Amino acid sequence: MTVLDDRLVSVYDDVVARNPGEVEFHQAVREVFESLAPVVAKRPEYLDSAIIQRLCEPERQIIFRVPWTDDAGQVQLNRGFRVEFNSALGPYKGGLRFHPSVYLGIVKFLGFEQIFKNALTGLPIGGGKGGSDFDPKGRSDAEVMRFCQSFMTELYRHIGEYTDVPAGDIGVGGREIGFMFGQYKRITNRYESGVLTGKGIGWGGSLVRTEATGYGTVYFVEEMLKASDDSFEGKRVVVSGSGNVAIYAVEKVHQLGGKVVAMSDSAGYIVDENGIDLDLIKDIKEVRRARISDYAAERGVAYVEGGSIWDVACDIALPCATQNELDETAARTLVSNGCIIVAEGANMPSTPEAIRVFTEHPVLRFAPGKAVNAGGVATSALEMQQNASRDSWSFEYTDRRLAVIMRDIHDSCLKTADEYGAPGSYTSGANIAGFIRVANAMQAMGVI
Ligand code: NDP
Ligand code: 2IT
Repeated sequence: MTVLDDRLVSVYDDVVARNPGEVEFHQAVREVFESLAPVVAKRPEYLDSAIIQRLCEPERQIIFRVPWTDDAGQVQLNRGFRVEFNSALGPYKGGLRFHPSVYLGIVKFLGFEQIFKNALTGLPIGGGKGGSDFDPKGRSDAEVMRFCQSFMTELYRHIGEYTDVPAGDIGVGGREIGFMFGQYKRITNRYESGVLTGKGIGWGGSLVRTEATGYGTVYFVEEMLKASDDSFEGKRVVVSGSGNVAIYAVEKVHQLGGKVVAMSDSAGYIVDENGIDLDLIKDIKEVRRARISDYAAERGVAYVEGGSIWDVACDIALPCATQNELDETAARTLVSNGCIIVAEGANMPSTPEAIRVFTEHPVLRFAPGKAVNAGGVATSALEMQQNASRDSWSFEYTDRRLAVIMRDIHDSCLKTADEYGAPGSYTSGANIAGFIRVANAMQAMGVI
């Protein structure tokens, strides 16, 4: 691991001691701290007035029981979470994740990352995250609806358009947002559109929100390529995952002239040397909610059960599935196969050891999730703007706004990295630029 600046060591140790066992949260904090040495050297008041210490302590953490009845009439029990991490820049904003691996440490890592990501967008949104250990796989629509209704029956009292605005993440898409919005509306007797984002287009949603994280990821990579007079034309790309982020990343890569040759789900990966047929993937994943192995069976291409998708040679790697999906061995394989860009569509998909391999490599450029995948939450903020003004914008206008936001984030990462003595480091630039915006707002608001 990289050695931390002395003054940050004791703050980090304190975070570990106060949050025992929450290893993903520790990892996310450490990654930010590793960039902050030049900042605290210039501005020791960020430590002296405990801004950094306060940033690591959520403003509020809510944990609740979520009972629901399955189709067989059995009572099921899950745990719900909402961590309202930081509201210096705006209402808490961040997704809800439904996945059996969810526990407080995952929600806190995601909420912590969200603070800096949201700050980087330049939009007025604070950071938060939530979810449940509910596993939607194999559940009927009716079961998912009853779960969502039970989840919202507790969550509704903690959220609101000026308080906390959840959206989707792993396991939460348009269907789940619909069920949760319906229950919120019913309980509160308010059509408060701005309380959730990722809503359907006919009832307060924004065009481009569905595509935004994937498109934004690719817009960011396009800026990285432009910075070295290059483009997607003819590039071989590997995208892990086959959910919301992955699907729309593939769509945009193909529009820009690249070729995606591999995708995955949690069971395995497919390789299609002709380029992934995205219509088939969308049908399998968005309509049938089936496994990616069906693609291989229907197309007669290779399917590798288990294994690592990063064994597939590529110019550009876009991890778009989940945290710590790309380890040191995978990083070394990517490097030896000549990969030139790794950009994180997912949150924290690369392990610290993998990031070290990328950072030490003279050619490969690495960009972290909190910059690369910020297009999703940025478009959520655009959805909130449309809701507040009771307006709805065209696809083209919203997409242009997204592209400009991604370009600005890219440029601000490079500019900030330069200013703080880490030229070319997207990681330092993203962490420092996001941190400074939040820290200055916190300082202005006093000890709260
Ligand atoms: P989805 O639920 O739509 O898709 C998730 C994909 O990742 C699926 O293919 C899933 O496979 C795979 N996956 C999930 N968990 C694991 C695991 N433990 N091991 C291997 N594969 C796994 O989620 P999203 O596309 O929305 O989210 C993907 C990533 O992007 C997450 O890190 C999320 O936090 C991040 N993100 C999402 C944003 C959004 O707007 N949705 C915004 C910014 C970041 P399977 O179906 O087999 O489980
Ligand atoms: O990780 C993320 O940025 C998201 N899941 C999207 C959050 C949002 O509020 O749109």
